[in-house]
Amino acid sequence: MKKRVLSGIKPTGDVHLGGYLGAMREWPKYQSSENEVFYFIADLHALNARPTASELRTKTLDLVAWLLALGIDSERNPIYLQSQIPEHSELCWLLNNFVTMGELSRMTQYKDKAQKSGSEGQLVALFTYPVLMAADILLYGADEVPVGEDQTQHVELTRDIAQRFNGIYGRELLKLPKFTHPAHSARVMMLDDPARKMSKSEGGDGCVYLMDPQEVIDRKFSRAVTDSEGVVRFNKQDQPGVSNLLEILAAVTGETIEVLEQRFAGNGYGDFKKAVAEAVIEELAPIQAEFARLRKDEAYLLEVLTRGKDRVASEAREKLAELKQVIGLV
Ligand code: AQP
Repeated sequence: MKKRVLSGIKPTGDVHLGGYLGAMREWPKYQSSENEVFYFIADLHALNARPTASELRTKTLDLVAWLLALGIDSERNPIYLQSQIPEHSELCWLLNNFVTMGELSRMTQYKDKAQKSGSEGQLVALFTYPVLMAADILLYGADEVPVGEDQTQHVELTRDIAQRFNGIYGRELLKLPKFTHPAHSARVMMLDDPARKMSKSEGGDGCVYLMDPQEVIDRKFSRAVTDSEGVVRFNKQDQPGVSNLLEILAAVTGETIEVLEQRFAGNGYGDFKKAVAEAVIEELAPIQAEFARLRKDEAYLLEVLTRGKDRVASEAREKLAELKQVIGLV
């Protein structure tokens, strides 16, 4: 039996190096005859950032183009929109009955975002985001969910919800997914503040966007915060900035941290930062060119989404119907 792999991304802001190295870069690697891979754009999740209608549309189509530019074969592996499959929202409502306020209050991403946004920004949708995410995953019986480290807690909650549901109804109706992270770069930090996760909502010079021109990438890395030790060494506690750069370089080149430490031993941080910038520029150049080519053809991007929707819709419908029947909804 094929393994079902599923992952999604929110169309808020522009795609950055953190989301790329922590998750998206891994996604095309799952495409094989042994796997069935589902990629979705979490446009309903994006609503809690209150985008304008034109922003949301633009960022959604941008993401379709990025996913294709990364090498996802949409003929074989569906790319679809969360909002076009109403069963995501309906299952979310059902699952709301299997999760407590206490559990959702403990989600660190909610706590961080709620703290930053003040009472006006503490939307119910932000609070229940992990339940919709659980629905996104459980609806399709995903075996594996490749995500960045920040999403681990949400996948763990998904497992708890599924386990509770299965326990109540006495059989394995919902599959417990496992999460996977890349070896390096599961949590890429801001270049200007290595204590904070690189995020679209943080933005600024500490965030490297996939569409940044080469000179901008070069400048952002040249200004990356390091320390006064003057040694290229992996030590997250004492040298978080240098360690973040080492992880980025290791992820991009595929070399080990030890090899990189040796290579830059005795060099100043200037050469090291330059090398990281060059590696990132080289990695992104072909993807940027492919993105620019694909993004011009909106009709094609919409066609990809329709194909994705057609591929997954009946499965979602059948799964939800099964669950509703088990629950006793007539
Ligand atoms: N800094 C990061 N390091 C490693 N992985 C990351 N991911 C995001 N940031 C990093 C992973 O990228 C995937 C898609 O994330 P998302 O855009 O759907 O949501 P997010 O995690 O909330 O990303 P942001 O940039 O922090 O968005 P905002 O600021 O809008 O909330 C996920 O697998 C995520 O783990």
